[in-house]
Order: sequence, then structure tokens, then C-alpha cells
Amino acid sequence: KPNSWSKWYANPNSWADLSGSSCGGNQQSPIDIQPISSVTKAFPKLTFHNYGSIDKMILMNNGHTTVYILPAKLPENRVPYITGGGLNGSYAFIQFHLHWGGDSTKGSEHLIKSKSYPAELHLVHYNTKYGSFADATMHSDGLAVLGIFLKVGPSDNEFFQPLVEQLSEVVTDHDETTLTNLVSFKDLLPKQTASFYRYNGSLTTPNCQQIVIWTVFDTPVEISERQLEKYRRLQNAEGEHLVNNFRPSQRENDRVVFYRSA
Ligand code: SG4
Ligand code: ZN
Repeated sequence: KPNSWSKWYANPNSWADLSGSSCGGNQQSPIDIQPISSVTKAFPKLTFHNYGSIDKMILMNNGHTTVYILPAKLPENRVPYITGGGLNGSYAFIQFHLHWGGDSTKGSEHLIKSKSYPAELHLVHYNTKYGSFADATMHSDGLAVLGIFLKVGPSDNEFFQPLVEQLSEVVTDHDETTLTNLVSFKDLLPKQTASFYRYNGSLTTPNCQQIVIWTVFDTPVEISERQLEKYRRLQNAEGEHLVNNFRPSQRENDRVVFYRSA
């Protein structure tokens, strides 16, 4: 890795050349989802467990996004997890983070019919049969990431307010704080989670391991321009505005994108 993460991160076309990276592979993410060529499939419904309120989440600026992780002392029986939806077994929540644009014309990683949303929320879960996140990343069914598009609405999203409110405490790379308000997991989800796209892909940052079962909801969540602006004021390691932290869309190749309709 070059010393300057953000300079290197800024050029996704060079990621394939990083030693040990899968970024040039043929099952990469994100993709431009074309609804017309997706294949409808009767997946069971996704089920969300322990998707209630969690207090004292850790918020970190890692130079390319803000990551929200579980508090260290959260009892194991309160960890959010998902089952169903065509996933085998259970996938435990580990962290969520966002991708956003410098303005609202772009920002999401996935595209629908070549259209960007202003931001995309990623809820990262790992396959519990592998015991730990680190071990899960060694397997092609290791992670299940839920992708939620954020679009601009007229008013603040009250459920995102706990995520946004303390961003001023993590303006600089490596800054970390503890969220004082409750985060309600179920209220971060779209109103309707019955319909979604599903495909096999990768992490969207190096080493782009092809270990992610992607679920991308087609129902967006509304947040305000004012709330998005708080993300755009953060800084990367160079002290520049941390914006446009999305990877461009990758080739679908011979993959099938499935669709579960509501
Ligand atoms: C973001 O850069 C997160 O900060 C990373 O999380 C995350 O890596 C990476 O995106 C890739 O995740 O859902 N967009 S993605 O494919 O979750 C992992 C941390 O560095 C492994 C904690
Ligand atoms: Zn992501």
C-alpha cells in the first residue's frame, strides 16, 4: 500500500495492479443494475433479528468513509443478524458505512438503469458458520452486505439524525467517537424490504475480495440535503473534503442478477 491511502483510493483504475488484489476479477462490485435483464426469483423474505435500538455505537473516520461499529460490550445475544432471503444460515452484523457524492447528482456505488443516488448505506454482515469476520472473508459466501439507496427528501430523516449529529467529532482521518443517542437498526431500512436485487460480487475497496452476497433494495430511504452536507464536510487523510468515495460500476460478465418482487 502506498503511504497515502486517499491518493491511492482516488484512482480505482489502478486497484487491479495492487499485489494480491482481486480488483481485476470477473465478479466485481458495484454494478449497474438493469431491471429489465434481471431474473425474478421466489426467494423467501429476508428476516431481521435484533434489529432494534443499540446505544454507544462507535463512529470512526477511516479516511475514506465513516464506519459505525457495535459497542464492545454489546452482549452476543443482542447482535443484529439476518436470515432468509435466499441466504444460507445466518449472517451477523459487523458494521455499516456510507458512500456519497460531492453533490447529489452522484454518490451511490450501485446504479439502477445507469442512475446514481446521492448516497448508499452498506450494512455489512458475516456468515456465522465461519465464527469470525476475519475467517468469513476467506470464503465466497463469507459476507452479506445490504445496500440501501439514499435519496434527497424535503426534511431531515429523524432516524439518521443520531448518525449525522456527531460527524463534527470525526472530521479528520482516524478520529473516533461514541454515539450518545440510540441507533434504531430497523428504522434505517427502507419502508419495504420485500423487494430487492441479489447477485454475487465483491468488496468495493481493495483487495476487492469476491466474497459478498449482495442484496440491493430498490426502495430508497429519504434523507435531507442538510444531512448529506454533514458527510461532505468530513476530511480524508490529505485534509481534503471526503466526497465521491464510491467505486465506479464494474462489468457484470456472465453473472445473473436476481430480483425478488414484493
Ligand atoms: C468501506 O471502505 C469500509 O470502510 C470498509 O470497512 C469496508 O470493508 C469497505 O468499504 C468495503 O465494503 O461494503 N463497500 S463494501 O464492499 O467491510 C469491509 C472497514 O474498513 C471489509 C471497516
Ligand atoms: Zn460500502
